[in-house]
Amino acid sequence: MGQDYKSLRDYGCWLNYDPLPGNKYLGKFKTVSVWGAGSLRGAIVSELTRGLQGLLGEAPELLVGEEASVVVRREEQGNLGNPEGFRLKVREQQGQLRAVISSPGERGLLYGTFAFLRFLQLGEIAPGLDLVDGPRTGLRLINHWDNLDGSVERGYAGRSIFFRDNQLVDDLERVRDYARLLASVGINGVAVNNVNVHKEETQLIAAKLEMAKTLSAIFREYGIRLYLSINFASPLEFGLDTADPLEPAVQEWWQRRTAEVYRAIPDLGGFLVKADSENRPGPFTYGRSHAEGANMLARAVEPFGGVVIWRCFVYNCQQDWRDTQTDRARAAYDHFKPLDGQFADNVILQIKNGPMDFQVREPVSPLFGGLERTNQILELQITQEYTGQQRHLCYLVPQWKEILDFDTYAKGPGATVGKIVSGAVFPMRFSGLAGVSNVGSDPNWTGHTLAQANLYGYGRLAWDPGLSAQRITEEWAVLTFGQEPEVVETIGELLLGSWEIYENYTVPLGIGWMCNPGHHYGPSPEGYEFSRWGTYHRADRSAIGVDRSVKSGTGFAGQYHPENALRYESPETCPEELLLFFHRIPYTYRLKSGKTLIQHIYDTHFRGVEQVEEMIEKWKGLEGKIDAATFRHVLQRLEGQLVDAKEWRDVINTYFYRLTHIPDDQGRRIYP
Ligand code: GCW
Repeated sequence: MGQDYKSLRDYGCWLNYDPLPGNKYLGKFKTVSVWGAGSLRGAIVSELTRGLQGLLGEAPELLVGEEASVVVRREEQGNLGNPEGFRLKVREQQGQLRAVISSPGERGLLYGTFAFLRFLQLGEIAPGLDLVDGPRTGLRLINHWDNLDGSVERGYAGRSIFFRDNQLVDDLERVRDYARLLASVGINGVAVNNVNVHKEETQLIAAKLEMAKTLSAIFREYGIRLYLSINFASPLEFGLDTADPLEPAVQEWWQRRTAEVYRAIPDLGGFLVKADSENRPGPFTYGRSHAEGANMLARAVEPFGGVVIWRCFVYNCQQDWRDTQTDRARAAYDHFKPLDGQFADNVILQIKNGPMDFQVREPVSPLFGGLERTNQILELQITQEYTGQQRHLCYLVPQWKEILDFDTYAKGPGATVGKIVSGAVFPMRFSGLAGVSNVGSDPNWTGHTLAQANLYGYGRLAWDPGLSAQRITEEWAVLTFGQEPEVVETIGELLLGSWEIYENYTVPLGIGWMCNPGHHYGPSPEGYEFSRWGTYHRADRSAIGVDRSVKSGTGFAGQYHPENALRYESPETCPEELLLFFHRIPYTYRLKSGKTLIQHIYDTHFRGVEQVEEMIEKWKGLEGKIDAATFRHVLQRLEGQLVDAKEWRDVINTYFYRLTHIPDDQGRRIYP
């Protein structure tokens, strides 16, 4: 593919900087000066130049003095302790607007610069503005599941933007464009290779270290640190006969290797590890605990200021479906809660939002609120593995908001997940979020152009989990499509409704997993019913769901603090959207709406498809009001979504009708 696609609008994402219409800022901000930005100076100057040129039609002049109309400067004092935070002050002076962006740190200056350009587009730059903002979280990470051959595990937007045929791609300029996109929303770390680390990828810390070094240098220009996923059993690939973390030869091996890596990349963030998870090796092989495994690596990176990010996605993936005692939902908590307090202070546990695996709806992992003495970050999946694979519109910010706003009651009311991962509930050296990337080599980065909003929204929430979904959505729509109120409103409605719509026509009430095994696209109600993955709904002709209560079920509900445990314990108090996650319920059970469970399933599935039809109508209303190529592309995706939504509706409804023989009370078409 040539590089012409770079001139496509969708390639620019939310950083297109289109001319501002009827512009109140016209003739303003014609000069800039940048002080003390160190290694980020290049990025800041080029962003201001691009941004102001695009928005106001004139490239600003770069001054050396303090007289400029946009001043970016390092400033130690003030109430800003955070070197990633910034202050943005706007004054009017002799009819001229003057903006000062200050921060005690270089990154803060870069983030302040992006914020200034964002506020210009939102029309919020005005005399008297005096804003102090900073990230609530320390680690704002993106995880790539990219393999060195260029494939992307669970990637729905083309190939890797980093790797091809076990080498780096030719077009490293694109990596720079990517770093810029990420920095614009405050991302400060990227793990570039898949957590499933195979033989070839292991070379990133050895023979192919140079590749990692090259990538790190590009990300560094935008204040982003590189992280590498490693294989816990790497020593075996380099001639040792064990990877036992307590074996001195293994410890020495890691120390030497790590020192080599840090010699090449002195500011490497650290290692990301998937151990004893889905057939990946780990400390269990040697009868060691995860604390012993993680701490061994932590000692190796410690002298260099690095961290070990250790994933909690540990469960038995060889379960027998006949075994009703084992409950996958319990696994992460059962494994890690007993280790709370045993991890080194540069180990960070990375916890998926739910106890299963990124389903359209799950309760929050009880490890949040459960772990009190361990660094922890929340793992979200930006890539839409179970949520339509970027062929369906499914905007995940509302889901993430629910997760972040979930009250764990870990210290009485108010201990939300958002506060925990901001380090505001338990004292932690490291906290934050990690999001699994939805980006690939497609010209628009994310396959579905509207899926760019998920990347944007993830970054914004990682910066401040308290931001509202409404605000984030509006920002993204304005930055991407301009200020036209009708456009912004329509796109906002489409995005904000889409998760619930997707849920309506797919899997009801927290049941999860009714998708095709392997690739996870499209309906297959029993696709995961008799497999080894611990993913059962156990539907029969009279009831469906897994009893996870303490009283009569697997006891999973008891992993929460009492306020939540009690709520989940009984069907009457369990939030209905999670009813089938926690309980086994007869189809004739009456929901709060007065409908039976089976009628609810039929209704939501018919409704979901209608809602997709409504989305298409709404989208059609934007014709002529947005870029024509974008319009057509999204329309095509929505039309494909409609076809697939009907498939979901009919398969799911038919499945339940055949089991229950209970007809739809509206007499709509269900296939017998
Ligand atoms: O959701 C599952 C995916 C796997 C993935 C795994 C994980 C990287 O289906 O593809 O592997 O989770 O998170 O480790």
